[in-house]
Amino acid sequence: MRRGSRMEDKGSLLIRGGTVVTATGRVPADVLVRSGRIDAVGPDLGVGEADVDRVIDASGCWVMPGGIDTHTHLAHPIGRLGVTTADDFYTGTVAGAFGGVTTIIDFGLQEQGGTLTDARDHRFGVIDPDAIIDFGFHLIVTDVNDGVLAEMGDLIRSGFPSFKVYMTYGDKKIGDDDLILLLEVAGEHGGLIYAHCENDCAVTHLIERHLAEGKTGPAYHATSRPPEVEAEATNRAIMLAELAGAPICIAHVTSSGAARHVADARARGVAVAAETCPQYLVLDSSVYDPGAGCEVAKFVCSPPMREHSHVDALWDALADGSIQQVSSDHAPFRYEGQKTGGCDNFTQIPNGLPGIETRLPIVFTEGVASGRLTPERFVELTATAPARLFGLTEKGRIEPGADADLIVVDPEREVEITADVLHSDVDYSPYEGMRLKGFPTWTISRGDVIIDNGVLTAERGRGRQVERIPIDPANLP
Ligand code: DUC
Ligand code: ZN
Ligand code: ZN
Repeated sequence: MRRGSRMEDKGSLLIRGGTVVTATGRVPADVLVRSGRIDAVGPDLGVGEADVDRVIDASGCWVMPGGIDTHTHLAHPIGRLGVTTADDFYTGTVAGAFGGVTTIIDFGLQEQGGTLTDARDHRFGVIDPDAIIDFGFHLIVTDVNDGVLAEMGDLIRSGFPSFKVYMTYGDKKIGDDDLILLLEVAGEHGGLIYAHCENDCAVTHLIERHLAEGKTGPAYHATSRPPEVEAEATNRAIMLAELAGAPICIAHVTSSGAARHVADARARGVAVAAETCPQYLVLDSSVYDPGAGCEVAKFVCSPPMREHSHVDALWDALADGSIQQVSSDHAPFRYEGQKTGGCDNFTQIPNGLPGIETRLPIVFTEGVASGRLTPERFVELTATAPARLFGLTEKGRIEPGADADLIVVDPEREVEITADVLHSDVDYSPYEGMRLKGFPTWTISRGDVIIDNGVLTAERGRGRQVERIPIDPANLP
């Protein structure tokens, strides 16, 4: 397997005249890139145009670490229905690059009866030929047995330290008995369990009750998965992690109850981290209007969007540090032909929203431009913390020696969102009509300018698997 970023002669690049924004501060400075890595950062590097292969004039712009999206589902059969998402690793990573993402961590799914090592090898073969940005993947454990527990240590030490588990979703679900075992083994070897938390018994019961009462339209998806279902499972996962003495990351927190469980656990010293996603920060349960008919299917994801008080609670949790990262949970399905399969029965709607390209702009616009977050916190939430949480040593910072994964953003440039201006292989955007700032003018991956003033210049398959190290629970963001 090709892996990591190696020193190679890729020329030099000077990004001149911008404001460098990192998780710890912002300063007017130039950035010199050589051989794919950051060589120097400072106000006067003494480097002229003749000394480098290319100069980018970043006047008036912010130069920030490329976004790291640790939760994408590309070319992936999702959930109980097993419908495959609409983006492959080419269209999905192109969309990411246009949205300022330079690294993704996607998923490799263990088949029932199969090994995690097979899942890893198979998935690498799918991603590597297509990805235009760097990638890793979490292994999704669906079938816990002695063989799986025995292979985890080697996987963790060889660059696969994180394991996704679903506490619901048909045959992909694992029970508490298996979750405890996974936590214990992960904790022993430097692994991290990344958990989708919803109470499966309650979800199953509520779905059955809705269907029996004739409540079958797309809008009932939301009431079949209320916030209590998420808060209960979140608390249970955290308590089991505490019991096992292992770190845990809670995927896509959507509700004030779940966020409170995370904050309380962190306050008592549990090694728990959490993410939320843009859809939960700018959309609320008003998208599930029964009067909107099948259009509601465009917003069906799990967990669903919540009442507005939860949206405010999530912004507070991002600002006060009790949620540490924002990822997209990019799970794109076309409306026509995929989402519309469930117009008359919400259980037949594939769950998920497109979002890899709009993640940074949404957090930038609604977070930074609206004054809820500092620019430094934006960088922390979208790049630096994800790198630290998932063991990416070369990414997420602007320092000599780090991979030159950078975005150059004009903070005033605004784009009106339609499906047509975005690059995912889907026929709608949940954010149609929103005006968003924060799209990069230039996206740079290991020193290669891959979005050049709005034009895609990357070759299919140039992305590489990232180096990842075991997780130190004491070092969670
Ligand atoms: N939830 C979704 O809505 N889609 C992807 C997987 C998930 O957990
Ligand atoms: Zn999930
Ligand atoms: Zn997901």
